Amino acid sequence: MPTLYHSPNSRSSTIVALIEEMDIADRVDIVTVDIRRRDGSGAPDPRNPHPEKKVPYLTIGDDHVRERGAIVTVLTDMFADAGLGRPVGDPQRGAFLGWLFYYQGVMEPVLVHSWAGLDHPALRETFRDLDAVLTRLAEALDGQPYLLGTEYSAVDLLLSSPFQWMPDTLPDVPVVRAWVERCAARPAVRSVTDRERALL
Ligand SMILES: N[C@@H](CCC(=O)N[C@@H](CS)C(=O)NCC(=O)O)C(=O)O
Repeated sequence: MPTLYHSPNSRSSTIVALIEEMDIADRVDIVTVDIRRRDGSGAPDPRNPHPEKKVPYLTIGDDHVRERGAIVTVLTDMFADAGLGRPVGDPQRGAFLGWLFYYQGVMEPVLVHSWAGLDHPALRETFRDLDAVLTRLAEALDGQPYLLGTEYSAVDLLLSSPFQWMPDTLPDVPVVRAWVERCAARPAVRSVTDRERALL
């Protein structure tokens, strides 16, 4: 059985919401671990096999998976019947992977640069900027409720997650706002968010 290493109110909460959304909570072990937090609380947990003691981390026997995009791919492939992914052979497999890699390789770095107030020609050349990210999202959502069309998928869960955890960063782009609100209203996302916020 796969094991997810998780710490409440962190990036691994997205994967817990995915597991609930896919209704596979009885097929994945969730181990809660401590992490070092930005406010100085917490500490690396020796029980966490992640090489940097980060979360999320997924183990399946000897196979170890880091990075949310990769974990989303592995879980949605493994439990394809749950319908949140686009398995090999699906006509949207490429678009599905493209959004997950865009999130990891571009969108999250851009959000972090923006929150940190960092700007540099090399960063702009490589990643573009927050406006470009929001334009990409708005273009994709023009005329459809979710990034891959009419159906909610794991890419909506992952790409909307940073705006849900930091609502004051929610951009003033109506189509993107409406999508973030739609994704936040998913029962699995709401239940994980409410449960974990209660622990704060
Ligand atoms: N790019 C990774 C980021 C993982 C990450 O930075 N997780 C944070 C929690 S939000 C963490 O574990 N921090 C603990 C530390 O830095 O020691 C992913 O998306 O999976």
